[in-house]
This record gives sequence, structure tokens and C-alpha cells, in this order.
Amino acid sequence: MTNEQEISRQPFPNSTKVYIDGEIHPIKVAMREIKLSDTKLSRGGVEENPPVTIYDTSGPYTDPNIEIDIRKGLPRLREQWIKDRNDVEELSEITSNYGKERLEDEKLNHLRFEYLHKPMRAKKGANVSQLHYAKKGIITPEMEYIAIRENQRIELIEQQTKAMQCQHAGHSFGANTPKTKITPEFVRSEIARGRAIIPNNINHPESEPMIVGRNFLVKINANIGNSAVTSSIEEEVEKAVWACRWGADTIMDLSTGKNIHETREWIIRNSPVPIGTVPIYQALEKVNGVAEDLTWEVFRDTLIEQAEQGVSYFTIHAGVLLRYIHLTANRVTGIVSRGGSIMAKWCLFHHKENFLYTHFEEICEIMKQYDVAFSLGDGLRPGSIADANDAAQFAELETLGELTKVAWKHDVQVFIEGPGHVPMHMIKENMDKQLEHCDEAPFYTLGPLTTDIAPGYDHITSAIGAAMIGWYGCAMLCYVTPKEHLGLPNKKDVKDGVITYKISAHAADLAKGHPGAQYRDNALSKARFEFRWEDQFNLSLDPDTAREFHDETLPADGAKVAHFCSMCGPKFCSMKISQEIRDVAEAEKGMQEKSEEFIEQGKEIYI
Ligand code: IRN
Ligand code: FE2
Repeated sequence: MTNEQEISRQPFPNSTKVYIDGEIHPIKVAMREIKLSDTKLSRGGVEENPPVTIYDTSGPYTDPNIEIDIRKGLPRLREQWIKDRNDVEELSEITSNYGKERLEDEKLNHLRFEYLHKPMRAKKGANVSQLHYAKKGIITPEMEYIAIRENQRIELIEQQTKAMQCQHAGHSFGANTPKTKITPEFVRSEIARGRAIIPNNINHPESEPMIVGRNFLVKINANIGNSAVTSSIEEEVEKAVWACRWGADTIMDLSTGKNIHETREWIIRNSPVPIGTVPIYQALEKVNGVAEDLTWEVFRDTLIEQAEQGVSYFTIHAGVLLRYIHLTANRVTGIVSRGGSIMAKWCLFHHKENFLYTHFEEICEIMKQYDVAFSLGDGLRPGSIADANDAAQFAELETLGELTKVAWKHDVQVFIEGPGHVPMHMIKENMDKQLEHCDEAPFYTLGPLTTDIAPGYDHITSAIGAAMIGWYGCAMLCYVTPKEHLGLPNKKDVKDGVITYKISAHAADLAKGHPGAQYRDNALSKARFEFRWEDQFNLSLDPDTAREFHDETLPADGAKVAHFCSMCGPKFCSMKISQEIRDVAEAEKGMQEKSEEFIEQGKEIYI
């Protein structure tokens, strides 16, 4: 198995991990603090720039004070919170048949995880979902953690805004930053209303709580997972850690190849973010890839197996109804969802209603025992611009709305998956219809791609749609990598996809006026204007690439304080010229003041 050196765990440049204490619960909320250098003032002297604290998804990997042994997994941050609620029982092993068989198989010894995860389950009759607690008026440690995390230390944001106003008198960079603080009670009320969810399986106590909802920061998901063709467990664990490092808020393990159970065990035990899966993929493996051989029983066992391992949300394609399938017949690209096509095949072969739909309440009964959330799958999403917003897609969406209410009746958390491929002018209709049919349950879309003509660049075609739908209110964006439609993403593709989607999500946060979203932009702009190159690199989403690009032409240390870069050279740098204008203006202002002073003095003398 992977040795520790191969797992990326260097801290970010000039950054330290800080932990903010809770007020209601004894919790410590992890964030990243980026230290900045001083501004040299043209009139002499320096001005201090307060550090910038940012939302941090990288987990313990970027804290050099925490020892990590990936054979044993991450520290179990939430274990005590869960046990203190007194509503769970510990099991000695995974209860589903499949799990037991695998643990007894000696051939798999080398894949065995050193720490034996003992699953927890709700005591008989109990419901351990955050929605259930929220409805009862309970503010859990998870909710408080999220409130603190989302605020990103709002007091520092205010301090920064003030500092800027003083540096650029009369020109406030921070004027648009709303200052509404997110409270733990607000988190609770959004959960209770179903407008937000906390993917938070009690069997993934290693995960740091996060929230998906449109009144919070827009989140992004990164898909990883081996396929039958390529990639190993080691690579997948490293991809998960790597994706979190660059900002993935959740990871979906879409493995379909060998050793699905073991791969997932390693990923979950080492992941600081919640993990989602599409259980029908593993169920299909269990029936040797023959869709028509799938049964409710095989599926149910898979759900229990994965819930007991710690998966926090399941994509379930329960809206692919038998009567909708013919609506895809004249599409250019038919059914492009993997799960959707599997279920459609099953329905047509047996000429029966989708068993995920007919057994939906039984699925709810399982979900509530572990707090697994539904990610209601868009099995009939459009897979091309030509098929966007068609009858099949919207028929399914209505059914997803109906199922949302069933899940809520059971106090099971739910969010809704969306497209796909949609041109820009047709995106808003998706958001509007989703809010209407699904009663404001969070929306989670795959892009959407805004054109089909750029294979190799589909992180970009889709980031455009993702930014738009995020602005309209989509709560989570499923990344698309440059390899989309072409192959399994490698490590570089994962990073490119994550950074691209961070851009979409953040652009949406700015447009929505999320409290504090503009904070980092302001600090970076100020650093840029003042030629504090190091600060500009360190504040960026990808400091390594920013530095590398700069140094490609001006590698010398002296260039890090130079008042220009190689894009325009010293004579044509607009920022430099602009600063000179300011200096002249300041000098003139000084002269004007002096002359006014002299005139005043003169008046005294001559009158
Ligand atoms: C997200 C929104 N719509 C679809 N997705 C993601 O697509 C879903 O979360 C999962 O990661 C992936 C696979 O879905 P299909 O192809 O099985 O539907
Ligand atoms: Fe596609």
C-alpha cells in the first residue's frame, strides 16, 4: 500500500492551520490562515496587512502537527459527538452478507485495512439524521461547526475592510460585502426546512461537517474511482486527498472495477470530506454486470454495506420511471446517465416499475439509521445541447419532487441532481423548475456544459454553466475534468477540474453576495496593485501555478518586489503608472493644502 510520502501533505505557502473554538459545543473548527507582508507606503513607513483566513477542505493533511498513518485512517473528529447523543449502537462488523464474505477472504489480506472500523447504527426506532435533530430544535456540534466554518472569521473580514478604506481613502473596496453573520440557529433552521443538508454518515466520524444549501457557500464535488480498465487503490486514495487539498467539498467514489469495497474503505477512512457513491454500480458488479439480474435484495444489501462503511450520500436514480423511458427515444444522445441507463434497461426487460421507486420508503428506513442523504439521481438528464430541457428531463424532475417529500416525511435529508448539457439561455429554467417542483431542496448539477464542441476542454464548457447555475441558486457543483467524454481523469485532471470548479463556485458566491466572499478577492487585488508578488501567489487558488508562471520569465528574487511583470514590462505597467498618478495627485494635494495654508497665513499677515 501507499507509503506516507506519496500522500500530498505539505502545508500551503505562508499558511498555517488555525482552529476556532465553538461557543455552544467544545469543538475546534479548522481553517487556513494566510499571512501577508506589509505594504510599503510611498510617503514612507509601512502598513500592516491583516492575515486572510479561508475555508479549508484539506483536512489534517496540511497540519504538520497531526500524525497521519493512512493504514489507520484520520483522527475520528466526530466520534464522541455521535456517541454523546446516546442514540446509536456499535456493531462488531458490517451486517450485510457481502461485507462479511469479503472480510473472511484471505486472498484480500494485503488490501485489508489495519484499523477495523466497527459500524454504528441507530438504536431500534431511532432516527440519527441531522434533519431529525433540526426539526426537534436541537443545534448539534455539526451545525455549530458549519456556522463557524461558513463565516470564515467575519471579524477579520471587517478588520480588512477597514484597513483598505484607510489605505485608499474615499475608495472602499469592501463596500459590497454584506455582513450578515451565519449563526448555528440559522444552520439549524435551514436544515429543518430542507433547504440545506449536512452529508454526515455516523460511520464517517473522520469527516469535517459541511453544508449544502443555497444560503451558504456554493460547494463542489470531485468524482474519483477506478474503473475496470485502469487505476489502483493507492492512486484513488491519493486522488481523494489531492482533490480535498485543492478545494473539493465532497468526493464521490464511482469505482466500478475490482475491490470496490476495499477501495472505498481506504478512501473513507482517509477522507476529511463526506463521501458519496452510486450504489447501483456496486450492485451491478454483484450480478456480474447483467442489469436485468438486479434485484431489490441485492440493492438493499449494498445500501446497508455502504451505509455501514460510512458513505454520506447515495445517488439513487428513483425517478427513471417506466413510462418516461420512451420520451428519450428521439433524443440525439439517448440516456447518458450510467445509473439511469441501468435502471431503464431493468424496467424495460421486466416491464416493471423501477424498484428504486417502488421500494423508496424502505430505502428511507435504511438511510435514517445512519444519516445517509439522498442525492436523487437525474437518470434522464440531457447529454447534449440538442436534448436540453426536454420532456423526459422535466418529467423525471417532477418525480424527484414527489420523492423529496417522501424522504422529508421520514426526516431523511435530500438533494436533487441536475444536468448535464444545457446552453446558457436554457439554464435558468432548470433552476426555476427545480425550486418549484422540489420545494427548495438543494440542487446539485453536473456542470452543465454550455456547448458540445470542445472535448478536451469540457472543464471550461461546463464551468461556464456551473457559474451561472450557482449564481441562480444551485448549491453544489459536480466538477467535470478536461478528460470528460475521453477517459479516466489522472491527478492533473483532478486538480484542473477542482480549481476550475472553485472558480465557478466562488464567482457565484460573489454574485450572490455571500457574506465574506469578496474578502479574499480584495486582499489579492490589493497585493497585486502593490506589487506584493509573494502575497499574490499565496492568496491564489493555486499558488504553485501562479508562481511558476511568473517565474517562467522573471525567476530572480528581485522580480518578486519589482513593480512590473513580463506581461507589459516596466514602462507599460498600468498598475505602476496608476500608482504614480496617485503619488503625483497626493503630492499635488499636499501642495494645494500648503498653498491654502500659506494664503490663510498671508491673510493674517497682510490684513
Ligand atoms: C451530478 C449531478 N447530476 C449527475 N451528477 C453526478 O454524476 C452524480 O453525482 C454522480 O457522481 C455522477 C454519475 O451519475 P450517473 O451517470 O450514474 O447518473
Ligand atoms: Fe456529457
